[in-house]
Amino acid sequence: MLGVMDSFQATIDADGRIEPRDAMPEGYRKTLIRQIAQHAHSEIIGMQPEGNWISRAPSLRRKAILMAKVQDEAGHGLYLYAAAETLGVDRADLLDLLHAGKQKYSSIFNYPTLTWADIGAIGWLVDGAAIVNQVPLCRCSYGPYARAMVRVCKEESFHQRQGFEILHTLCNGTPAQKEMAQDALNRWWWPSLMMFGPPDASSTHSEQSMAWGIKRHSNDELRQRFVDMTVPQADVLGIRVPDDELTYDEATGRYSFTQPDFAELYEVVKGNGPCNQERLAHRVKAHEDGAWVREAAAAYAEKQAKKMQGSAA
Ligand code: BYC
Repeated sequence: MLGVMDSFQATIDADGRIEPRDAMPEGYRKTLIRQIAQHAHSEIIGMQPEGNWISRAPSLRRKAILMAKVQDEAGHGLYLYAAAETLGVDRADLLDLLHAGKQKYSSIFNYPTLTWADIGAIGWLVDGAAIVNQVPLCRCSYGPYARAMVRVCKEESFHQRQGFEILHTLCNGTPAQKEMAQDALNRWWWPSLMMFGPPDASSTHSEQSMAWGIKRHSNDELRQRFVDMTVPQADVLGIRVPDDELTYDEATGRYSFTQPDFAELYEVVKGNGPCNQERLAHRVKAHEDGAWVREAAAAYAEKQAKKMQGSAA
């Protein structure tokens, strides 16, 4: 007779989906909670660098688009916290862990948005990197995470296009505007490459996560895919990727490129990036300021539940 864990392994081997009520090894559940929580936290912390420009967007159209994008990121956070909760955790506890610095969020959001071109660069590069990372997650072995990713990826594609369009406008504007776009690319290129995580040889979780069908590709494979996709787009914009070693290999159809400074990634992940303290302090304040909303929602839910009980009796 098959044991419960045999049925888990059989589903993984057949490339099937694990659903919340299925038996799963504790390590699988923990890995998913870690990754999904980190992903959810990244979405809501990621609202801050862009939110910084809502009041200064250069036109009503740009402002409306940026507000919609920042709201989308909040929505992504909600889908992801809901996916994490299917694994038996509570989002309130996950937020407490984030606020206590015990769970991570993506390194990329610890860099400042200094100019309007940075909003273009985030859409083009950061959302572009997110798409490369997240499209394979639509085939993740855990059903609720995979399904959340399908919707997130559709929205990210739109975000990436809007970022590219901001930079396209700047690159076809005055020389000073084009210079601003180049400066944004110079500053966001290396942190974008770091988003994919440490090199494969130093990645602690990749091997097991790939065996479980959580990750479908290694960090280095996705980083390479991102470079191959993005360099021709920089050519269209007429700006230069800040890498003197960048070369195209006709035989493989791939670029060879300089790796980012992973010592910087580790420092940022440890909390020593340019904006870590500011981002976390802002998040904690937003959480505290929102306490009355959570209390009101809980009181309303309780009232509704009592009403339902009353009508059922
Ligand atoms: N930043 O063994 P590894 C967005 C950590 S939101 C921080 O390779 P794994 C957007 C890693 O957690 C985009 N930490 O790990 C939102 C691990 O530490 P722990 C967010 C990082 O999990 C708003 C250690 O380093 N996307 O797009 O196999 C506006 C060793 O790494 C980072 C996701 O979260 C990093 N960059 O692979 C605009 C995608 N890299 O936990 C845009 C889902 C690594 O052992 N996540 N670490 O203490 C993933 O795909 C994977 O978790 C990663 C890392 C590829 C990021």
